[in-house]
Amino acid sequence: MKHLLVTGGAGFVGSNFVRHVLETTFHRVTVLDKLTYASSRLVLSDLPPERCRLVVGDVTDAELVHSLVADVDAIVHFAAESHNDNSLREPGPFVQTNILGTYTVLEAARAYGTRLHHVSTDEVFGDLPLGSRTRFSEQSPFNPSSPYSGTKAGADLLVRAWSRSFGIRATTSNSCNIYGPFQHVEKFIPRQITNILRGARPKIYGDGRNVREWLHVDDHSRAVLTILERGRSGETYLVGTGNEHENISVLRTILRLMNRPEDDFDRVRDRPGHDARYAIDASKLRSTLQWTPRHDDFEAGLRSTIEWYRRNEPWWGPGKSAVEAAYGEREDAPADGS
Ligand code: NAD
Ligand code: TDX
Repeated sequence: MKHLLVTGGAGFVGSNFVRHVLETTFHRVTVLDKLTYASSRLVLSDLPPERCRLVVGDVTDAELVHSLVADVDAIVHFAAESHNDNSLREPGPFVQTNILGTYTVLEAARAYGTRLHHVSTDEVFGDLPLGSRTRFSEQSPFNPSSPYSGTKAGADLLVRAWSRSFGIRATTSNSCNIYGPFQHVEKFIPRQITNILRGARPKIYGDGRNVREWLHVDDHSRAVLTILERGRSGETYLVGTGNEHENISVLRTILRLMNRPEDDFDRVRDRPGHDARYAIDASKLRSTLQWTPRHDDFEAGLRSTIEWYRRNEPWWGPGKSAVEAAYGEREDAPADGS
């Protein structure tokens, strides 16, 4: 039985990982989370207190992080500011949490010789041309576009440097877009589902031709635990499914599954610097650690996610209006080219 420190464990991806660890191992978990707007205590409230403890605090607080790391066998680092649109409005918190937070975690891992897994994104590699068949691999150069992806790339480089120069036992995963229950309503899929549930029209940026690769959050948690248990120190693993779709096609599927006409949406102003396409070559993770996604039917995953948002309005409802008000300020201008 091990004791894990999970930073950002009250957010979308981190809380799913905590749940997965409690369901599939005998480990104990301490969650360190600042409980920003993107998180909620509710996501952890039904977990057994003797196996899951929440410490409310900031990952940049070195004294706190050191005191927690002193007591654990491994750290899994999810804590981040995670939304591209917010990073374009106000980059400061992204630099603070994503770069200084990762530095703080690395220094604690170095001080105590603690195993670390760092959770990152495919966005560090920039984007790929639309219509190309190329994919990101572990060797792809970093070429981030937004303050969010720039700070995640900075964090990944710190992990590589601490690994090589100080010999800390660290792995990194870079995942494609993740979806599923408990995702904040600011993100693409939950925003569109909850707009429809509220009787509002979904909003697509620009022409909707941008391509994302989609992974169910349960499969991401299985990948992270696999890498934590069997990954090689110093290595990076890309996590993906091959499930690539244009945004407009994802939106039309959601509209169809929710019994709405497939053209019942608004085109709004495009995101500045909007990445065209992400695509992952996950063959290293598949062949060396035998990970495979179980939710490979994307439409079935969307259907169950829609059902989850339909049943859990008390979870997402209170924050929805503020998110839409903030989007409204940007989107009131007409879509580019219209
Ligand atoms: P999220 O915004 O839902 O959750 C982030 C969590 O971190 C929240 O609980 C928040 O309170 C916490 N946090 C933020 N700042 C903190 C601070 N200073 N100190 C302590 N806690 C803090 O984000 P998410 O989608 O769950 O993403 C989690 C991780 O996964 C991030 O590192 C992100 O880069 C990575 N990732 C996400 C996706 C995706 O599609 N969602 C894809 C690839 C990688
Ligand atoms: O209302 C919208 N309309 C729209 O067309 C929103 C919110 C988004 N979009 C587009 C922008 C993107 O092309 O949908 C796509 C997905 O947008 P997001 O959900 O904001 O995700 P993305 O920018 O691709 O980044 C996500 O995947 C990588 C996560 O938010 C990151 O945390 C992760 O690292």
